[in-house]
Amino acid sequence: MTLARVVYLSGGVGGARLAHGLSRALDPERLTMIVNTGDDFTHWGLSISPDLDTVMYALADLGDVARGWGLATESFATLSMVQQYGGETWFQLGDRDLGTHLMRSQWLREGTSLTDITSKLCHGLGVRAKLLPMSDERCETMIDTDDGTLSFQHWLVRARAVPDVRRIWFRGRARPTQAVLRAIEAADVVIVGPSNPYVSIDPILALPGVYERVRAKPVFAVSPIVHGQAVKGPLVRMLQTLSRAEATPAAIAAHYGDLLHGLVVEAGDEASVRTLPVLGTATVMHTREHSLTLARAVLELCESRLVQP
Ligand code: FO1
Repeated sequence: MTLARVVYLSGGVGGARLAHGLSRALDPERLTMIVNTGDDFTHWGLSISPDLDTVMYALADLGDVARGWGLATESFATLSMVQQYGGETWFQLGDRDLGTHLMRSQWLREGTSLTDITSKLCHGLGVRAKLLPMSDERCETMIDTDDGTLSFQHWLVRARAVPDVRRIWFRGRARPTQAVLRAIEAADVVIVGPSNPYVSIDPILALPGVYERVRAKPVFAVSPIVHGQAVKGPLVRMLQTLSRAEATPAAIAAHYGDLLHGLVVEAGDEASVRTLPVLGTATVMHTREHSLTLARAVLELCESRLVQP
């Protein structure tokens, strides 16, 4: 059996790397990527969608692979000018990246939906894969810490993720788009990227109607925890403080609970997961070839489990 329609749920950095592999392994019409927008915020008066841009730049082969965000070929002359004026420089917007934010902000002001804007931006960069924001409405991921409540970028970047996280919640009453709901309903399988479950995937699943629709499908995830470490970001501490769990793929499996039909983990990490089918393979993606190899392995797992559940 071949998978006719695949839905991929993604956050930024790790999710974007697998997105690149999936986009090479599958024809564009078979793949829909639904991306977290809980990280979105307004900065310098511009509408920034970090995860959408990270995935889009990765698919366009323009992303900075080592840093994980922004463009590979970039300069920061605008940032230094802002610094001279005493403006905010904690969030590093590059000169070329700014072009994306300027166009998105203008089109949003003109009334175009984030879904249509994303499609226009992708078209401009020659990205053929279908990339959908989880919602056209603002939904902000909020972080309760001992130092008060911070929006996601203020906690992660401005406060350097130093304050311990007590609770995560999603501000606003955002609804998923019809395109998101239809894509999930039509999917043969849902793949959850190696993204942070709390702040990248949960915001998508928390939108009204999404969790139920995803749950009705075979769902396979890639663990963002490799040999006790997160590939990037503050996931290890979140697992410890929010779930009182050690950083293992088992904790990822426990977080998603009975949503998952299978989990892909780093080779050597298989033993920690006893509750569902596990595939151990190379999950750390340093190159585009690693991303493609992992994408093919994930798809093979999905196909094998669908044939023989
Ligand atoms: N992350 C940082 O840690 N520091 C930055 O200055 C920064 C700038 C930035 C600019 C554009 C963009 O699309 C992403 C950017 N990121 C930056 C990454 C981003 O804030 C987070 O990694 C994601 O939101 C987490 O998924």
